Amino acid sequence: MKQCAIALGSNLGDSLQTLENALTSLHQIRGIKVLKTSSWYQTQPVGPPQPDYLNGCAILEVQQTPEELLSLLQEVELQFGRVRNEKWGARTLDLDIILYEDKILNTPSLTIPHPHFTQRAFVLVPLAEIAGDWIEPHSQQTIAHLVKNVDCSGVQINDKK
Ligand code: A4P
Ligand code: MG
Repeated sequence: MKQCAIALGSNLGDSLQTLENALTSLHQIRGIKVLKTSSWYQTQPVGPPQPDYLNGCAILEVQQTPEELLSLLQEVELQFGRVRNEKWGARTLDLDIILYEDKILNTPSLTIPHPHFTQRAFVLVPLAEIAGDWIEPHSQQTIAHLVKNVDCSGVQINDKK
């Protein structure tokens, strides 16, 4: 079994329900165990103007290779209605592989660690909550250390139920 960290995001539809249901769906897949989940955070959009996101992270234990995991995550995205590419990139569900063990991978379909995540508070804040000791393989820094270097002012713990 391998450990990996995924990021979940949504800024279209009932985001909280979508994210919770996506975790349940992942847990039901053979070979995937959801070990830890972060809180959900309301986050200001990075990039072009679009609605605020709800973001979070989870630690999974998986039997799948990174490529197999990516295609399963894409199936779950589709299951939750990620059918249209809305203007400005708003999406019902985005599932990204952030870390997979201490692997570095660069193929046309898959970059691990996920590009730019070390500059993104909307990933680092939830990830630090559940995996502060995980070492990012390029920088050899822990997530707890990396989160201190980014502006976290646009990332607020979600108070909606
Ligand atoms: N891909 C390559 N590496 C990976 C990986 N590690 N995990 C490829 C997942 N996918 C990976 O993804 C496009 C392609 O990336 C996939 O086909 C896969 O082969 P996508 O999900 O279809 O498109 P995307 O998510 O729009 O692209 P991308 O580049 O992942 O977008 P970003 O850069 O992640 O930005 N602001 C806030 N506050 N919160 C957010 O969650 N998200 C984005 C999306 C922008 N701003 C945001 C947020
Ligand atoms: Mg994505």
